[in-house]
Amino acid sequence: MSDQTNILRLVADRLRVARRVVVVTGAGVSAESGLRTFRGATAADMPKDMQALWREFDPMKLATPEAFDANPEMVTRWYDWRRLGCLAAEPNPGHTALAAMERHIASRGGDFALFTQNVDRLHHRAGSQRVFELHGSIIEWRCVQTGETFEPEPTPFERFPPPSPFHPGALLRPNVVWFGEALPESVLLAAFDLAPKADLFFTIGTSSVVYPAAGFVEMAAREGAFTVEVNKDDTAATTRVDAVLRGPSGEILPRLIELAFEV
Ligand code: BJW
Repeated sequence: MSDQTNILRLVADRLRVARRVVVVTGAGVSAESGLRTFRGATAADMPKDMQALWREFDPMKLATPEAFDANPEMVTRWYDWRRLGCLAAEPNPGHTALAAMERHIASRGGDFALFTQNVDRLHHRAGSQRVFELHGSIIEWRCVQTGETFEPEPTPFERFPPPSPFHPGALLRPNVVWFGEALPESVLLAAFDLAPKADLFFTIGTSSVVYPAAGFVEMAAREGAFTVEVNKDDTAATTRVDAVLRGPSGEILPRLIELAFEV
């Protein structure tokens, strides 16, 4: 039996008896749905439109409040392009396996929470119930004046920057969290509450470089959780976890569910 199979069995054994499971996901979980990650190893010969986003685009010119203030038209065009890509994508077997994990844990009275850095809503669409969106949602847009949010039609905006329907003359922005902005308080409080209580903690498809999300694994480990990374490559968390499952989450997670719950 390979080392990886042994580790998978060990993690499955932990999952079978876990009482409190906390999961943090990142862009890698949606990669097999065709959505581009932000960072990470990318083959040099890969077409530009499949490479990690921050290899083609400058995050400081797109994913900061200053960038929006300086050029709202460019920023909203870019986010509208990505919004339509997320709406066109479908959940993959990794998303579905996490929804199944929640159902199994909940059915025996355990506690499950999924914290995602993803803005694509694919966990919800796969059937996950207790999802906390750390970095907001690209599917929702917000009036910069009143703070009201709504889900625009699944078609491109007609004007850029798009005008707010809530306040004359105000603009809309995606309801995501940019660099330098605070995460939603209720979501952050839930993470600070639940991560230290976990007995099993997963970090999945994230490079673990963006804080505060990257710090949750240590909060859990400090209080005694068994920590597991699922990722295609090494990350900033790899040396800090108890077990590493190396490979695509869309393949590893369904196998884990099958082993743990014999489905
Ligand atoms: C696969 C796979 C497959 C591929 N299967 N795996 C402490 C220390 C240092 C810095 C800071 C700190 N605290 C705060 C900061 C500053 C900053 C930060 O962390 N900077 C670092 C980059 C250094 N953090 C912030 O600014 C945060 N705000 C904050 O802390 O506010 C404080 C505050 C308080 C009060 C008032 C005001 C402020 C906000 C961070 C917001 C991040 N926003 C973005 C954009 C969201 C909108 C959008 O979508 O455009 O969020 S940036 C981007 O990175 C996005 C992601 O959610 C986030 C994380 O990326 P993720 O998900 O990890 O993706 P990748 O691409 O990095 O990794 C993909 C992984 O998948 C790779 O490992 C692959 O190998 C793997 N993979 N295919 C499994 N099939």
